[in-house]
Amino acid sequence: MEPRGPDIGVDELQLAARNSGMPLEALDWPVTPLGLHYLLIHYDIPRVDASTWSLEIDGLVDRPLTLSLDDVRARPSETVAVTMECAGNGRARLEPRPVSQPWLVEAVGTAEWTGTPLRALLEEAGLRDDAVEIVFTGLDHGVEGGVEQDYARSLSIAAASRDEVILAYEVNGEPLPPQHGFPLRLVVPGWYGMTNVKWLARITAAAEPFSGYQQAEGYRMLRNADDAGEPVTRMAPRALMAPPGFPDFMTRRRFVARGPCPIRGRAWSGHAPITQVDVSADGGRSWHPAFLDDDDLGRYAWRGWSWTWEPDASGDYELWCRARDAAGNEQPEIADWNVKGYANNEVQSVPVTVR
Ligand SMILES: Nc1nc2c(c(=O)[nH]1)N[C@H]1C(S)=C(S)[C@@H](COP(=O)(O)O)O[C@H]1N2
Ligand SMILES: [Mo]
Repeated sequence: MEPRGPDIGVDELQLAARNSGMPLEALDWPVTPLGLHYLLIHYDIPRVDASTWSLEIDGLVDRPLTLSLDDVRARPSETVAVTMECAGNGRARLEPRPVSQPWLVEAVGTAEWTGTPLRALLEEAGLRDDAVEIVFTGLDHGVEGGVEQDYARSLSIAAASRDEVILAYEVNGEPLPPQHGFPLRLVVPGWYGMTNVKWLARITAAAEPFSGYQQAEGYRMLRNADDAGEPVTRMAPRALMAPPGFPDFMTRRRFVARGPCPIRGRAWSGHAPITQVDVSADGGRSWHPAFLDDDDLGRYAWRGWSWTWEPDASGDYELWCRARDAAGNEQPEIADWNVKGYANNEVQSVPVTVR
């Protein structure tokens, strides 16, 4: 992909019009209402008939399985609140801009996914000792980077066997809607969005690391075109604020009245729990610790935070926020550039006028 300057091309606009972000005011809800959660769909949304759909579990297993949706739903179920973020979130803020879905900061949402633990299914199928990875294949089909493909991603046996990994058939208490992967999707809490394969049709135990496009070409952090790069895996820490006051239609600049101004937001990291959020009202010269809410949605969902801003005078400000996790990861003020524009978790900046 050729990086671009400031003008957005029709190719990017066409992606932006299909793949919706979460309006930032939806940060008010601990669990994002369905329809406000972001969406990213590489190809077309398949129309799936649940009565003829089945899940195949095959490859290096002793007992290959074919399961109907009723079979999957009859298995033990769990519900987990998961903050999911697209690995391309922040891409449009990199300069020059990698040409793909031009996200600013809104490619995120938190949902309660209900499904059956993957590990028990793999145990039932009997993973053979020579299996090194599990490949998850969706029903959607397209061309990307010149390669015709079914959307597919893999996980190591260890990553696929973690307790929190489920095959989900419900979101926020309802059957998955078409755009979120009906009838079944993989949910891997803590990892960037691309891991969570939608419209799941096949789970294959393989003897070799998967070399499909979305694993070997896409979703790698490349410093330049010759770099083999590192795979994109877990979400880097990020805090976002629900922009205070009210917006200007075109610029989205916010307007607030003088006096104490409550600021609320949410923060997450796929590596470790959030331990600190700081806010700045002077473009990063001084930082103030925010108050962290109880993390009652659990380990894999974002954590609410709040801070009261008391601007000294009318005028223009930039509000920034920054998260840190228990593993010591912290958001940069400016992220390193990479070829495909992944994992740009630089601090959010919200222009505000006090009047
Ligand atoms: N089969 C399939 N699964 C997919 C995708 C896709 O295009 N096809 N997009 C991935 C990407 S890049 C992201 S960010 C998440 C988005 O999930 P959502 O649309 O439910 O928010 O789904 C992932 N799973
Ligand atoms: Mo994504």
